Amino acid sequence: MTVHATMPLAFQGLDEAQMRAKAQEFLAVMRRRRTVRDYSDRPVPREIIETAVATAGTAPSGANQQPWTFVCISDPALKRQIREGAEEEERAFYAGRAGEEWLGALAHLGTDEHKPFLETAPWLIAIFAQRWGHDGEGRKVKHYYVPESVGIAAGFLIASLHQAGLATLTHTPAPMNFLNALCGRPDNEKALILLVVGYPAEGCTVPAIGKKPLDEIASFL
Ligand code: IYR
Repeated sequence: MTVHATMPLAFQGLDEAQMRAKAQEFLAVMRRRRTVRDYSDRPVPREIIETAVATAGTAPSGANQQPWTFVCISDPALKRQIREGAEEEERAFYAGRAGEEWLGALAHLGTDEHKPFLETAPWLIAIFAQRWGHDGEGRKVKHYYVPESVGIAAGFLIASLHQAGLATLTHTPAPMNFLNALCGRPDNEKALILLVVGYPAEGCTVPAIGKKPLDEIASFL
């Protein structure tokens, strides 16, 4: 039998009134989050990014394998290369590779192949999924529920940055293989999201869209 060590749970219980208040407060905070595509070049301290990534690292993951790598980029030359790589893919995407149906679904967002924010924003966080890992002897180790795990961690990251007063964009140039070379990541890692982080530009606007109400996204049985 395998031995698994345990330790006491540090659980912070709340009474019902506190619970209700905390849940409502968090909802109000999260309702203010918007995806931002127009950034100021105002710098963001590295420490804030480190804290947010550490928060992402608290996410649950398949077999606790934590199959993620967060590459945090502030170097202007590298940001420029990433912009060039992304815009090359996006030109093909918007010129037809996406197909009419996909372009139709996106039309209300007003996006196109120009991605100046990849240079303007102070930080880019390339989120990589480790499709498999390696043991001490360099043998392949299977990873479980990788997209689910990395998706949850990305959600924690976005929530952390938002409540710290920063804006983000979950950018997904497709395909993203160009990021492996630029970020020096090995073949077992696949970029899932290029998260843009910073302050909104002065006078920034966002699409006039909203979120579905509770009764459209949930059922209670
Ligand atoms: N990756 C492209 C296209 C795009 C796709 C979806 I789905 C979006 O919600 C938004 C954009 C781009 O970033 O422009």
